[in-house]
Amino acid sequence: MGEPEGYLPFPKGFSTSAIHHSQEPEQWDSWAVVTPLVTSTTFKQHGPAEFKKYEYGRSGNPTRNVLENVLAKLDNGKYGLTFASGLGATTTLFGLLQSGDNILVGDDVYGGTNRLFNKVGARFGLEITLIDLTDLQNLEKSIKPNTKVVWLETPTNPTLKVIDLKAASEITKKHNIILVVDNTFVTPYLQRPLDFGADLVLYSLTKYMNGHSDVVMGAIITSNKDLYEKLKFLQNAMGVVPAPFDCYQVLRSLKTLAIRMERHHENSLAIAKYLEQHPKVDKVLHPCLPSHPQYELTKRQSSGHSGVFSFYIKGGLEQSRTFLKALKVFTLAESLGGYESLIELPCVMTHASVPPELRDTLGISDTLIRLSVGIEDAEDLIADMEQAFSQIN
Ligand code: P1T
Repeated sequence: MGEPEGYLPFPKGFSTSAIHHSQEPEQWDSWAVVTPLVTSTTFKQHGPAEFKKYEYGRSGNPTRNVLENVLAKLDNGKYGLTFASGLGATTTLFGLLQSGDNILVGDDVYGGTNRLFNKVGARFGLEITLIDLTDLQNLEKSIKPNTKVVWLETPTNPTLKVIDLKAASEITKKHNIILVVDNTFVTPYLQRPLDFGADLVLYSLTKYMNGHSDVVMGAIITSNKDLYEKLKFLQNAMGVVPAPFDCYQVLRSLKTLAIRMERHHENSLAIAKYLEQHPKVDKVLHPCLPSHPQYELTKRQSSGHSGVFSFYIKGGLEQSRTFLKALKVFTLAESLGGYESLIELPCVMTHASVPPELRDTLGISDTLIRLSVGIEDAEDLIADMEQAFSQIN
């Protein structure tokens, strides 16, 4: 394993921070080396409304607090907040806005995020506009006096479009708009949006950050004190907090994030290259392939890519189904970012809730297959694909 050439270097001290930051044993009476899992929902007060640090489990918890500090540090941010899920983090952002406010959202986002904006946010009077942000003239043109937030994923789910973070943040700053970047696909090990001027970085921790497919959780990181205080208030007021045990699990997982991401990068690139030359494949969408339209941009703003990418299989729905059902090492399932390889058909699975016309525009067709390449041995994954391709006529 090594640093991919031509990309941003891996962040210095990342694993040391993941393992030690905010985790000094001396802070606990027991001098425990591993951050204790505190499950108590309430904390003793020495006088009415007089307490040491914690009061009630929704407003604060020691295990969660350590995790939030580590998350902030890993993203070069000052403040971290965790939520019951990735979508819970975005839902909390609604609390920053008022009915009639406009949010510009990247057109290619996780299907559940699209549904949240259009079926829930819109019902609360938020005006949602979806735009293709690969051309930032679209952003300039779409900004209106009531635009308060730009919300984007990069790379996007599931077509892996890459958005220029520095250029986007220059525009949002000029117009005093909050820029939110969902960094779920790559994690702070490979991309740090705050460094490019984003105001809030958002995660589904359910994916790579936890990495073991056994926790659902979300996070927001920022260096903006005002936004942090508002979101901290909303985290408690809206009640969208994670369980202490889940915080304990994510804290544990972060310790191996760097080595996992290096392996995800290597494995996914090996498989992308294999697929790109395969006669039964039409096209591969992977940001680290020179054929990707934003390959140069990817190298400028990231240190590589994770295990998630997509490709178009030749044929139609029948070929997609045959291929997906024939795989034995890849598991047919939604989600991504775990140590195990997953594969899925976005048009009927993760992006089924995206309106059909938008799916057509974005290219989320019957033949678009999304993979989450795990950290198994690449040759076994390739052999699995080869036998599955051989089942297609
Ligand atoms: O599932 P949850 O923790 O609520 O996170 C939602 C979410 C947010 N952002 C991105 C980029 C995501 O991919 C997701 C969830 N995505 C899947 C479940 C999926 O299979 O794409």
